[in-house]
Amino acid sequence: MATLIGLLAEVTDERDSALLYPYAKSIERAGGVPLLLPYVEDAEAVSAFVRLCDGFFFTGGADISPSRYGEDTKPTCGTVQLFRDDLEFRVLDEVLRTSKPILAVCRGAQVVNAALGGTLYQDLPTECPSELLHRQVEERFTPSHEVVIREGTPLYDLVGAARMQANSFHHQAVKVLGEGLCVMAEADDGVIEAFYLEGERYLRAYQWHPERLAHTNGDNHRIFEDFVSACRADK
Ligand SMILES: [Mn+2]
Repeated sequence: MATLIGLLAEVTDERDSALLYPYAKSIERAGGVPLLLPYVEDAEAVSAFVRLCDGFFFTGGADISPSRYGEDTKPTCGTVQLFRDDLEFRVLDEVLRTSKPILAVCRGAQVVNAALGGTLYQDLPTECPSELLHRQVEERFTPSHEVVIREGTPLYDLVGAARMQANSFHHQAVKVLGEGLCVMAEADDGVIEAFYLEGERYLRAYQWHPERLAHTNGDNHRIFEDFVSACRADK
């Protein structure tokens, strides 16, 4: 039986849905079948999608509205898409009522953190100045900074080392972690780059884009193998 991985589409301001190839390919390469949820408004469509899929992958995109974590919007916050926020918080809320695994990257990690009561830096360069460039100038399939992995975390068990390569395409990051979430990795400047939910349910979130490194970097590929096998085991 195929292991069906539901991906949340990237959505334009015109509400057109799309998915960058590396998201689907990273799941495919790990043995899962990627299925896309386009932008929809019908609650029954969301419920049907959550029932159908074995795991869920929250993708990158625009900043989420700071109202989701109880802050006013600063001028440095990027453009937000309230309609995409509405859909993804609804999907996440439904998935969290099941035991189905969750993988989240970049914006997805921020959605998960805010949904569990955490907060975000609206703009790292102004709120958290650092030598390290979190908006890399290197092209998108090139790693740009390493992350330091905490011992005793699922990521440490997976990688078996204290450091791994990451890329970086974000100007926001976790400020305070949500309920039950624990740090798995940080950048050398202390920015939280990966976290997980304590306990039985599988929830892993990465601030970088492992799907853009999985074809050349074994540690990043293992993130997807681990996720897909958790989805298969949960069926
Ligand atoms: Mn980074």
